[in-house]
Formats: sequence, structure tokens, C-alpha cells
Amino acid sequence: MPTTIITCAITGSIHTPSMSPHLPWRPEDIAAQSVAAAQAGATILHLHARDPKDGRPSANPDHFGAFLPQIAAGCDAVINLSTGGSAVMSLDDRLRAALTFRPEMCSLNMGTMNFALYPMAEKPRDWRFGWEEPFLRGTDDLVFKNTPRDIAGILQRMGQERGARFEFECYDIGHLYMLRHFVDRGLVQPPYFIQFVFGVLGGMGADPDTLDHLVALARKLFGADFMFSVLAAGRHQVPMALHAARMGGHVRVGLEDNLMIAKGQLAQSNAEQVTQIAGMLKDMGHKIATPQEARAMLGLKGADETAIA
Ligand code: KMH
Ligand code: ZN
Repeated sequence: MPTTIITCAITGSIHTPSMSPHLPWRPEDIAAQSVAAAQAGATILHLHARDPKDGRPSANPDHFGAFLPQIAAGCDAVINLSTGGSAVMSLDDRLRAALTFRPEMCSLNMGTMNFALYPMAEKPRDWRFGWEEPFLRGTDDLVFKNTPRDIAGILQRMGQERGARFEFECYDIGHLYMLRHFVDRGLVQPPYFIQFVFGVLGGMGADPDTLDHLVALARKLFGADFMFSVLAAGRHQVPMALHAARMGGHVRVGLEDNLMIAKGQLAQSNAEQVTQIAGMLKDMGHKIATPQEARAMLGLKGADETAIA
């Protein structure tokens, strides 16, 4: 029976509070939704923080500190902190929380790219906070900077020095070759947990044929030394996740990348999405990985080795 890891990305930095009343941005809501997602079957929680005043993406470790201990106390899920943060943040800012809390896992974005969210500003809506619309519109001239020097620095500071393992976020074929480059430099250790990202404007579109090709290419580049997972933004989330699972991959869901539970219907919570995908995976004969199983599969250092009190 295949064992499938479900990552749930709770809030992210793409969606804004006006888009859904269910997007958690206050620390107590991020904590409660994270614990509920874990209870629904999420193996890994991928976490960003938001400013509790107005829900804008935040790099402030104090904002992470307002929910991380509650999550760790409430569930055993693997905590994975984003080092992507928001594309509008500096790399130093993006790293502050991960350096502080030394999580078992952190994300690592494998290339510099466009990260265009501005089409989301076109839908008429009542904006709740003044930052939301200018933030989205400004992404027509935004570079999400992840140079080889940036990547090497994160591998060194989070991997070598703090024992974190990585969710390698690959938005394009070139990002796989970049990962291979760091394998060749001896800076990453197997198994490589590759997160294929579909549906961000600036990266690959959500197309099952592209995933087939990527997995074949990853086999050429990494042999048996990799595992893969798939996240696809918006309505592609579930179909691409199921395609990944059928290929032996893992899945990522969550309100970070998709606010809906069905066509025209907002998800009430992250847990609702986890429950939905977990049910589908079980119907396909898959077992959902427990956090302890994932720790063994991914070679994680263990929750006791983090600085999340
Ligand atoms: N929301 C994903 C498309 C990160 O946190 O490092 C990108 C992401 C990046 O998850
Ligand atoms: Zn993220």
C-alpha cells in the first residue's frame, strides 16, 4: 500500500484577507487551523506568518512565535517554515524565522523568477485593508530572487549549520538542473524532497503531461535518490495532486495556494481540504503518512531538535 505524505500550506503570502474570510492570518487562527489540519491527516505543515494587525505577509519572528508553540503543543505534525516568505521581502528577512526556530524542514525555492499575482486584483471586491490591492498590482514588476548564491547560503545556514531538511520548490524544469548542480557541489543529501509547483504565473502551468516529463527527468538526474510532491494553485490543486499520487508522489494542499473546496465554493478551513484529499487518497488504496513515518522517510532531525518551545 503506498504511503503518501500530505503537506498542508496554511496561509502563505499569495492570498489576501479580502479573498476569503476563512484564510487564517491572526496567530490564533493560524494555530487553530494548523492543529485541525494535522488532526485531519496533514503530515507536514508549511507555514508563513502574517502581521496580526492587517494580515499582510510578515517576516517578523515574533509573529511566528505567536503561533508556533501552540501548534507544536497541539499536534505532532512536521513543522516546515517557508524561506520564500513573500517575494517582496529581502532574503535576510525571509530567513529570520527559520534561523530563529531551526525547524525540521524549510522550503527552498530553486530559481529566480517572476511571481505575478496581479491578475487576482482584477476581480471586483471590497478590499478590507489598504495594502492588498497595491501589493497584488505591483507584482507585474516583481522579481522573486533566488540566485545560486542565495540558495547556497540557505543550504549552508539552514542545512549544514542547523540540520534542516528541505522542500525543494521547483517551478520550472531549470530548477531541477539547479538542484542537480547543488548535488554535484555536495551541498545537499538524499533523499531530495522535490515539490513541483504548478500554476504560478511565472512558472509552469498545471499540465499532467508536464508532470510526467518532470518525473522522468528527475529519475535521470537523481536516480532513486528523490521523492516528489505536487502543489498546483487554484482549481488544479486536487487533479494534479491525484495525478502525482498515482505516479507514486506526495501531495500538498492548503489555503496558501487554493481558497476553494469545489467550483464556486470557498473552503471553510485548511482541514476541510486535507479531509477531502485524504479521503480521495484512501479511496485509491493509499495510506496517509504519519508525521513519524515522514520523519523516517525524509531523514528529519526530530521535533526535539528545533527551537520551537
Ligand atoms: N505558494 C507557493 C507557490 C515558499 O514558501 O517558499 C510558493 C511557496 C514558496 O510555498
Ligand atoms: Zn509557502
